[in-house]
Amino acid sequence: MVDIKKLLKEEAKDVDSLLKELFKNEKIVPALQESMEYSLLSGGKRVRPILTILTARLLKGDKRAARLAGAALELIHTYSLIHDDLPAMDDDDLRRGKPTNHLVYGEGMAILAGDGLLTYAFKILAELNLDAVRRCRLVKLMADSAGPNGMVAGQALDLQAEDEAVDLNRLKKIHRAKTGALFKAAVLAGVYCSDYTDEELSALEIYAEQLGLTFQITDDILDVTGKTEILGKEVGKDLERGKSTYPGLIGLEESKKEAEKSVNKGLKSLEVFNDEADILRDLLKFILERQY
Ligand code: GRG
Repeated sequence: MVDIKKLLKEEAKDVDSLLKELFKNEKIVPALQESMEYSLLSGGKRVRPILTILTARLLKGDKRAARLAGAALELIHTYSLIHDDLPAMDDDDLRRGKPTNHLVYGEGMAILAGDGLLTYAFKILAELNLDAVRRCRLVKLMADSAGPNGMVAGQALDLQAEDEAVDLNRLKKIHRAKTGALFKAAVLAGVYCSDYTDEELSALEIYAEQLGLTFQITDDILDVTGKTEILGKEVGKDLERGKSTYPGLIGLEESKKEAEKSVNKGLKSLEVFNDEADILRDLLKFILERQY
């Protein structure tokens, strides 16, 4: 039985060391680099890159490519957090336990830091030591998942839904795009750094969808029950902003049951794998039980 918390800590440390090296040989305007690294290196669970690495490990794929593709995803994720915290979006003061990027560097530089991280992610993917077809597949995957067919669409739907009555189906659609798309990309990036069968691909797609859903439901729950000092961001913001959430729509108990249902569906999808997939199983259970 793996100690999933210990494993996540070790893997996160490895991701951090890669992220610290990324811009070493670049000549980025110092103030811009400082702003980019302020958010990128300020902690974070690194769940998305870890998912890419663990998926590639399961399929015995290219480890170095998976580490770098995971890093690219973390850059995209960090950009989304910086922009999401801006006054024009959620207007948040605290992220990863520190003042948000725009409070430290100003709105203009925070927007540019996000832009810089997003575009640099695609450079990393273009330079991967994989054949051209795999690299293009990864670039398209990230563009689809992060852009107007994925995360940005989710954010747009979320903006439109503010202060509107939203039913569970509409909420699921928002979550699938806003949060789920990047989780799916994390798993698929690991698949694309490996050789795989159609059966493995479909199983991992379902796993990733259920993991994304579990993650977002627990995120909604933690906004009600979590602690700011553990989460590193303010709690109670969803309610304050009139955002639709799982607990808001179906209550805390039902939300927990929905999250458990997703975990069970995700675990079922992994039945095509032997015990080598136990780490992915444990990760899904960890996400259900997480406090941060
Ligand atoms: C272009 C202005 C502009 C904004 C776009 C696309 C976007 C901003 C925001 C994406 C939406 C978003 C932030 C979704 C929330 C996803 C989520 C649950 C984030 C928290 O992820 P964790 O818990 O964070 O993995 P850490 O800090 O651990 O990495």
